[in-house]
Amino acid sequence: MAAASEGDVKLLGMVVSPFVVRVRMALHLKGVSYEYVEQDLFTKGELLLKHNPVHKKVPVLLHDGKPICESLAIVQYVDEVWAASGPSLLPADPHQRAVARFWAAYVDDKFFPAWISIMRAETEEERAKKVGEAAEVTEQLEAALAQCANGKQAFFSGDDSVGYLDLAVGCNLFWLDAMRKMVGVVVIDAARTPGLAAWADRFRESHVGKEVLPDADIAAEYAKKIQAYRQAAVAASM
Ligand SMILES: N[C@@H](CCC(=O)N[C@@H](CS)C(=O)NCC(=O)O)C(=O)O
Repeated sequence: MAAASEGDVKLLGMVVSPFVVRVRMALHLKGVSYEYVEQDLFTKGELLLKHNPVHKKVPVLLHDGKPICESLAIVQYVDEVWAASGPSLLPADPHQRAVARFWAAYVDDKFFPAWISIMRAETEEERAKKVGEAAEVTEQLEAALAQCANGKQAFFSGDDSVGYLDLAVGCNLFWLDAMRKMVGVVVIDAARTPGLAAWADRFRESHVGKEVLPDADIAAEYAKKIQAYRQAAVAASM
């Protein structure tokens, strides 16, 4: 794909942030080349604090020096600014677009916290409870897929190309794979949510799935680093 005419594009990110991965996938799909600037979230730098003073989080997209924060807003911005390059990410139909935004918000408000709380569980009992809660949240996503894909073996976009909601859900997959390896929990279970499990396989095999989704081992390494950091903080406070 020819590179889109992009101006100066920088992305402040962190390699295992699903929110950053979502934006990287959008830029990749649109063929936008950009400078990636990794941020240390343990010691936040001037650039991040200056450009996202409200939340102090990644991702931040800098387009000709102008910051755009919040991953879903960034994906939408990328879709609009580079409308002529690559596939459209949001549906053209206003109702379908609203539905995609509704479910993307659900992913961030319910699905992301559900799987992260499994990772953070401190006892087996707590973990089992969180797995049960995550299963209910995931079943809703199975229903969302059926609604968006209209019963077809398709992506959330409704056809055979990855769109906005696919990126919103799909950026979490490498962490789910890491979690399966680390604690043996399967969040998208083929027996319970067969449509979503088949979608996840399709997403991993898609162009962005292969080219942009990080390896699960990188997430697992990062999870160990976080755990060590937390333990050191607890030890220091005693
Ligand atoms: N709602 C935000 C979430 C971004 C987010 O939580 N980023 C994390 C990395 S995964 C972060 O920067 N955390 C730093 C912190 O919480 O201080 C988005 O969609 O961009």
